[in-house]
Amino acid sequence: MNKKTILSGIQPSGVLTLGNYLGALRNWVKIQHEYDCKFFIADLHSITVRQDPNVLRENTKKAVMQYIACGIDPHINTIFVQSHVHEHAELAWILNCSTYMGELSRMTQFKDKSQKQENVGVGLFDYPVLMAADILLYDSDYVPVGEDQRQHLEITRDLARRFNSTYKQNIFKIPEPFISETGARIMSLQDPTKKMSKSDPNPNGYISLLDPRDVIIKKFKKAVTDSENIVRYSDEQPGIQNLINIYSSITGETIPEIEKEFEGFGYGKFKVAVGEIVADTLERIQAKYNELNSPEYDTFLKEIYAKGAKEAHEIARGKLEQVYNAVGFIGRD
Ligand code: AQP
Repeated sequence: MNKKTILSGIQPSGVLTLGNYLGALRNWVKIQHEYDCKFFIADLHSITVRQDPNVLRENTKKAVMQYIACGIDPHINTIFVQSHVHEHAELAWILNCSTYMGELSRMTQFKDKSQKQENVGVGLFDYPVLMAADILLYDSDYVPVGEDQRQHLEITRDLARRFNSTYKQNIFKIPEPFISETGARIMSLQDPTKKMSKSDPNPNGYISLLDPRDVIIKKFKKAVTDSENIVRYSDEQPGIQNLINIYSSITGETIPEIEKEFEGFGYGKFKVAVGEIVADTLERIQAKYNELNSPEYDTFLKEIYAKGAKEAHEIARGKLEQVYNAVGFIGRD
């Protein structure tokens, strides 16, 4: 039986975070046997915000190792680096030509991220079109999306329909959102009204997957909370709410169970308990990561992403040929 295709990626704009793990990677691990999964490192996307080239190189390699360390099996999934498959950029160009300025101007991610920069690059504005190209190249059936990416999937669907209708051919499959049962949105430890982000200039705001235990505990101890000192899940206490979400997401315990367990404990003890459970989880990932992060695995890792690029390229090339043909480009031979 043909498996449905799922495509997803993470930008190497920093070392991956607890947010990336609980919101994406952990769910990918759960679905990897059931679907034909393509997991990529979104390096083209990451340069929509300025990156130091050496750091980007390092973070891209680290991301491959982190995918595997988190449990993504490179033998059953396609793992590749986005820039290794040039069709992503090429299809983005074609789609650009039928995307309206108005629809991109409405994207909330663009509005948020552009506010943080002095000079806003066209790439940041165009981010959703590149994302549409990523998805449409592989006839993806499903795309795991958090709330923040919903708008981008919607525009992908619009662009696919528009292209199919303009050229009167069913070239692109219309992708659906993939809703996972556990899609926790992890918030910054320093500002619980904002998403935990790896590019946060304040490292206390995020837990990196590679943070050592003592750093993790310290960051949780410093987590911004209110002065209620009662472990209770309420919208008025976003800091504690975030910590409860993290604890629940890892242990599988329900919110009432957690509230009961930590009744009378106060925030200090609860913060350490969350830190410990996170450190325990990341310890296993870090052990695997450290094993991979040694010269003897160098060739193995290169083979993984070379194989991934080859597999992805085979599919992407076929789709781009159909697109070029539809728009009226002539072939070289
Ligand atoms: N805080 C989070 N909580 C839950 N899920 C998260 N994801 C990211 N942060 C959280 C999920 O990870 C996948 C890819 O993320 P990404 O790194 O490519 O882009 P992003 O969402 O913009 O993440 P960052 O860390 O905030 O990146 P920067 O700092 O570069 O902007 C997605 O599935 C996302 O939902």
